[in-house]
Amino acid sequence: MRYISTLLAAMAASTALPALAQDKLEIVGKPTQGGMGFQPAATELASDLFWLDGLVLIIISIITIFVTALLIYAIFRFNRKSNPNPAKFTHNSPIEVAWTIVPIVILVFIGAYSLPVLFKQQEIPEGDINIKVTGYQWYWGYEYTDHEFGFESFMIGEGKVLNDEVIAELEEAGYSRDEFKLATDTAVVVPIGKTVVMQVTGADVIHSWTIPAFGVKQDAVPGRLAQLWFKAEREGVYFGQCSELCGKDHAYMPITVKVVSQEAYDEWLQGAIEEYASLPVQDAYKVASAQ
Ligand SMILES: [Cu+2]
Repeated sequence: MRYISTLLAAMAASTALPALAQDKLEIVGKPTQGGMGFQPAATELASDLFWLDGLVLIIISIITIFVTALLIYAIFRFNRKSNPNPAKFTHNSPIEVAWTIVPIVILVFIGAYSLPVLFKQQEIPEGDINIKVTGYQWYWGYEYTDHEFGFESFMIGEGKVLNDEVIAELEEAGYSRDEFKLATDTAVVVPIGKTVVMQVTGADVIHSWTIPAFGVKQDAVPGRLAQLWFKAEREGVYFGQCSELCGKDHAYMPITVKVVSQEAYDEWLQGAIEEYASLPVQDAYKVASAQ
């Protein structure tokens, strides 16, 4: 049995996964040098979140301008020179009622818009595709639980230095040197327009799985199984990075998700099942990481 699994592993290692699903995909979800805004929203969740961020930004800007203006007015109008005889009263009920009620109204208003977004994120729908993701020091492991196969995902460029060898590896995988520290050897592949539910956990310490363009982020806590979901609306390559400080190589465990057409996904899935499903999960992991 051991011989067979070794043989299978060797066979699987000798043939790369079909690259078809991954070719010619536009890189969409990626940080930009000097960028100030969000990455383009690729899910409804992300659009909602970015819209909410805009709304709250307007509200806090108005409040900040109002408070600053009030402060400046008070400094000039009520300093000792302009107002030598200050008023002696200590209470003003109408003003006290106003500064209690107005913040409540503002908070209720923000809550009315933010809670539905929060609920939408946290109410996990039935998934068309279920993937379990496990954070390790310092890489990610993925299991497609509907099809019982799994693989690991490592950053391209183990030595963490961008040299010619790493550039060649990146190019071979369809990336450029700009994607160094973002691109991984294997990627999560999902079809466009399908609900993907991810179970998130950690194997050693707390990690955090995120794809900013999807508007999802979930801590991967050892011993707990948390969930997140997304439905990607645009084909492309999306990057994320571990978002919970998890040790010395925390900065070197990026996340790559490829959103592809249903046909490309089916083709990839078929290849992945052939490559990985016949192997015990641990062997499958080794094969995936050896690519
Ligand atoms: Cu980390």
